[in-house]
Amino acid sequence: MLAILKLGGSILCDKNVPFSIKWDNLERISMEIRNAIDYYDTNDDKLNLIIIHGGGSFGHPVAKKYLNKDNKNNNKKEFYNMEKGFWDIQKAMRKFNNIVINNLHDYDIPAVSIQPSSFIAFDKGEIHFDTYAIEGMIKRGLIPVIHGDIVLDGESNYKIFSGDHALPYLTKKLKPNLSLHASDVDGVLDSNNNVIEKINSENINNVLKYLKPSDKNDITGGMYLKVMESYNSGIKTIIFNGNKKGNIYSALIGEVRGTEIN
Ligand code: IP8
Repeated sequence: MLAILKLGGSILCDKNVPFSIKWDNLERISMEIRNAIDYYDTNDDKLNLIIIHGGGSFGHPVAKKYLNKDNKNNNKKEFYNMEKGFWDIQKAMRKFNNIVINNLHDYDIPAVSIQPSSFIAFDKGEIHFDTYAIEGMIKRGLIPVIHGDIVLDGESNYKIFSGDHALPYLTKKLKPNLSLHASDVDGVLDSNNNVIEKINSENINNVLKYLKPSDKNDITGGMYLKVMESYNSGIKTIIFNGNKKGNIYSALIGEVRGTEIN
């Protein structure tokens, strides 16, 4: 059984307070992951897992400092002062990733760090991401923990590699049994704040019309990017509320309620 679980930055951090951790959530999530691993073990199965986490209040505020504000002109680089910015963003994410991984270790979860800025790049809109080592780790019972990060783009640019790029990319490539998106809402909401249970070719265009591309503290795409990328992967992904007690566990055993995209 292979599951890929993305933990949105907003369930692990207070997005309004730079470098903040929601410790209660992090502890609970680690415990629920532990319980899910034990559930499969006692049912003579094995939970192979990849965890992805977003930038939260670590990556986003730091990346924002190096973002060109008047980025309307495509000839202009998206980021500036990146001799410093690259390591500064990488360092913020390393710090965050360390905290997440240390907490998983406290629950005896064999988490290992995967740092995208060291080996992933974009070129002409395409992601270059070799998963050979990650697949080998999974075979050995390790749990790779990948995160949003700054990466190289083309000849001389930079780009944010979001957890919302990582989840559909890995889902498409590794074809997990479960592709899970833990966010801070119950799913994708319609204009009356009701959860849309299914998004597919019949309603995708309608749904995208009223999704906002981003919120003010989030330099990547918010719910819009999540839905777009998951839909384009062509493989079923579930967006659910990771803030609710028990939901991470339920999601990992295939029983969570939320929005199903395929
Ligand atoms: O929160 C963003 O990752 P995301 C990563 O998954 C950085 O979009 C460095 C801002």
